Amino acid sequence: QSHLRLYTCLFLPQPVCLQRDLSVLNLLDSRSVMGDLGWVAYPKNGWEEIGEVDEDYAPIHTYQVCRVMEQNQNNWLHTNWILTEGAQRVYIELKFTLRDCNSLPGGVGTCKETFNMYYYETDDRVLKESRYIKIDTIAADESFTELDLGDRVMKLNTEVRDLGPLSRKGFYLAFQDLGACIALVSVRVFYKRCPFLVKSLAEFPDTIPASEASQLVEVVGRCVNNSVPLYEPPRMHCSTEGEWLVPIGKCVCKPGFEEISGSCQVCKMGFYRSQLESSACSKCPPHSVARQMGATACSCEDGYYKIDSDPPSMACTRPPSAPRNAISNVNETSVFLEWSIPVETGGRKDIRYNILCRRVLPDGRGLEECGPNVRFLPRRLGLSNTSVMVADLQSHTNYSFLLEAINGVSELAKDHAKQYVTLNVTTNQAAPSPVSVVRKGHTGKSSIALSWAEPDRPNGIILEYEIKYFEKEQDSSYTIIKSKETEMVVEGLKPSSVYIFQVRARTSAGYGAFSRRFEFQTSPYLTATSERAQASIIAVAITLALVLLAVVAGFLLSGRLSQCCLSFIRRCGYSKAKQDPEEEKMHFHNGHIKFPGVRTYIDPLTYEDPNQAVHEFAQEIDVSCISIERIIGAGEFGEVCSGPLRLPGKREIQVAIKTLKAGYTEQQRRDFLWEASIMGQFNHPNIIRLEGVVTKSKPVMIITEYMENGSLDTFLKKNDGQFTVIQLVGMLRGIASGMRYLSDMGYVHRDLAARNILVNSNLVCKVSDFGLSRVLEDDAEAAYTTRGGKIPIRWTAPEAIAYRKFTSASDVWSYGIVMWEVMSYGERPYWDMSNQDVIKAVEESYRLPGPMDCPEALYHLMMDCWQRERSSRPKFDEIVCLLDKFIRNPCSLKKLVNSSHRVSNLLVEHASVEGDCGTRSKTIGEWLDSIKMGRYTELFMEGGYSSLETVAQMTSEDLRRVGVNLAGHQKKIITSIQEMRVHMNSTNSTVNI
Ligand code: ACK
Repeated sequence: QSHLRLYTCLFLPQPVCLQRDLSVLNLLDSRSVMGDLGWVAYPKNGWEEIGEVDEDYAPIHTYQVCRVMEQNQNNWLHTNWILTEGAQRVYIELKFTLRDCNSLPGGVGTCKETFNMYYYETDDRVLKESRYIKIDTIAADESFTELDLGDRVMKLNTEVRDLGPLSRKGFYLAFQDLGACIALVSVRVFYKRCPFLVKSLAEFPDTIPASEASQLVEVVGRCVNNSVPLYEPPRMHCSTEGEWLVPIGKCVCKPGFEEISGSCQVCKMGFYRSQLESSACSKCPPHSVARQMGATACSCEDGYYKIDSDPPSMACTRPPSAPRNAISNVNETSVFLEWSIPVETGGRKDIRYNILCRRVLPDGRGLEECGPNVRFLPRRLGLSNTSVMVADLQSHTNYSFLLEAINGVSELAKDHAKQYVTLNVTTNQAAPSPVSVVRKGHTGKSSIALSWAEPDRPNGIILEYEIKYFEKEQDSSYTIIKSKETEMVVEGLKPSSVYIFQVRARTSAGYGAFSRRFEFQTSPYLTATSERAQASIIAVAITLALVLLAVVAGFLLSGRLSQCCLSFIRRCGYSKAKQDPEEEKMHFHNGHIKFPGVRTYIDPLTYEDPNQAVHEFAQEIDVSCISIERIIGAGEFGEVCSGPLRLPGKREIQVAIKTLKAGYTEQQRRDFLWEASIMGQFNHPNIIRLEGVVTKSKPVMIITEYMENGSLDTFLKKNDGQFTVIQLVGMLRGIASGMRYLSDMGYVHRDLAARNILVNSNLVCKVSDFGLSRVLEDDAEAAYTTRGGKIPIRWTAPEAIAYRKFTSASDVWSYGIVMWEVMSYGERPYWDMSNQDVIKAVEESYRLPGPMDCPEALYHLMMDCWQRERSSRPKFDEIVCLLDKFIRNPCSLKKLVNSSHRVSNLLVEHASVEGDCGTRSKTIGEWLDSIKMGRYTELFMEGGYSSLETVAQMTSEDLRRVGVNLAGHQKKIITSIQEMRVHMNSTNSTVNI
């Protein structure tokens, strides 16, 4: 409380600094009274007033009595009326000397060494002596003797007594002497109070404390000029000792003012203060001004704006300029539009894009807005990405797209002329849209009559329909029949069986997509129709047998029996009315063609006793070798922990421990250990290594190597932007290498995603998650498909979603998504689009755009992994080879996606060694031959395309000009050109014819 004390200097004979305590207020100080004190002594010969000087030679009043020689003394000294000034407790400080009775000559028997102090409370001056109440008997700590008198050294005693609670206006004090020798040198009566205080811009008045020691008086402070309470009025608590305690709340300067030396000063021009929280006035942010003092906000300069949610410290902003470098890519009746961010973003980050779609009317009749049937993916307005897919346009039609960039202030900037960029495109011929409804007509024991409507957008003349059907749950084999009409009777079905039907239309532009699945059941009764159908089945069977015989004979004659046998073996188990070479593979049964010498993965299902499978592939570990130290996560079956594993004769290693929670069923135990039966078969640096299992004690555990950095998706999100491109490619290379191993083993992962990759402390990525139910229950990303299975839609190839065709090629698709996740540091594929929209968009050729700062070559590789035709996707060994090439030649990664002028600055070194993946053709002729398009070599040369460099620049339009008119061939050549671009980026070499 030192701040409560003032120091004043009194100039007495020598200057002396005295401390003035503001928390103490005197009601009476006998020393400071100059004239008569006015105290009354009774009897008159008792207490006697004697003038003296103090140690500083200042005159003082003293009252003395010393009638120790006489018996029965009762001498009273009354003070005058002392006003309490509202104090409830007062303090009385007495300074006195007292004679030691023993030092009196002759041993006086009546001599006393104490005196009594009394008080009497009254509202007026009327004194009633009989009402005096005793305060205390006062004794001296040190009494003086004859000797002291001789030395003139007075032993001064100080005693303080307190008095309260007082409730009257004033009181009298009285001192009773019963025969002592006393000199009352001074009497001081005072009270304590909490003095006026300014704290945290709040004033607290002088406050008199409560009378009881433990009581605090709460005082609400008043905010000083131009300040206001922050949240609640400020409060302080006054203690009986006159100290301010427990401050609560505070005041702050009003907006437009700032606190300087405990008061609020107005903000100068050009400065503002808005929030109550910031204490000082701030300079107006760019493009804003404060023309008056005391501004609470700055106003924007002309042409600049602010929205309510902009913080006051943010500069005023303006709408962006138009998007740049807009390009379009037409695919049948879809258009992919891409652009770059505007040069002028207006100073804001909330930039969005809107698309206006207009159809050009024939014969120059102007433009009309595209109707609601045209779809925009992910949406038309408020796009945050710089690309959009526009689908369901009309074929062979001109469109004009206006791309507009907007930001948070575009709405406010009404006068600001909108800036657009226009893109004119012409759609191509397109396959028909899917048939939307298939209806069931008459149903027999072995037949079902079907009818359907023409597709909404036939996009040409429909040549025929294809009806695909199979028995429910038996989709590994299906049948396709054709019809020129929009109805037909499907025969040869089993009675009382549920069948799945899908229909698609064909025009000169090719097949449209299949309709959704329709489920119909045959009836259990024998009808005349079905008997007829049976007869026709026999006829069809005989015909087929004959056709087959003829085909085999044909092949035998042409010496291609071995190839034919292979395709025959592949096709076993399904029948098709008409087969194209690509479709052929789609229906290959779930098995694998095994070549001698290649180790293959053994499905634990082939073991009758699942425990046998576990112990065949996993080592049993004694639980005493493991100590669980930490829980690192939650798995499907229980906690995932980590700790050291000490196997006898081996060095200690850190391991991850998956546990099976108590109370499991036998089935859950089997499912849990299933993963170990699979993992135990693998041995590769990019596959998570199984150390063993604990099955002989509880809890049952699976022990794997420990991966310090956990799962890849979380790891990337945590380290956004922290790695060089080469480090990222290194991670991708590891994953691809692990996947190559798995596909060589004949194992299809089905749930390849960054969340299922683990990363160790050296950034080595390893494929994990081989659980039985991993694509069914375990993965939160998995969603139910129309067929009932659960599939992680965003990572899964279309054929696997549509008819559960999971192959290494569908794993390659997922790998492309993992590449995208890695290059975008863990971004969610397709962002907030719904699963249904993702399925639709992918079906319509929409693909994820290149992640920010992604090298073009890597994006090309991703796009290749997302080829609709799964046979066109690269194999994992090709991916590994290509990534190796990128790593050896980082220059090939310099060019970034979507931008010709931006260059990757993330590369650490420039290596010159170049590998050869052996996939590049040397000449135009060789290249075309290699893709079975050799027939066009002449046309290419005539068209002036003599080097692969010039070919690499070709578009579909160029191909048409050269004379490649068939859509299928165009597609094949364009795909190969895209591959070639990736290779060229990675090798930078030129090869001529
Ligand atoms: O992302 P995380 O840290 O990595 O959280 C999950 C959690 O356990 C549940 O699966 C972590 N995890 C699983 N296996 C391993 C392992 N072998 N090494 C380190 N962490 C692991 C995973």
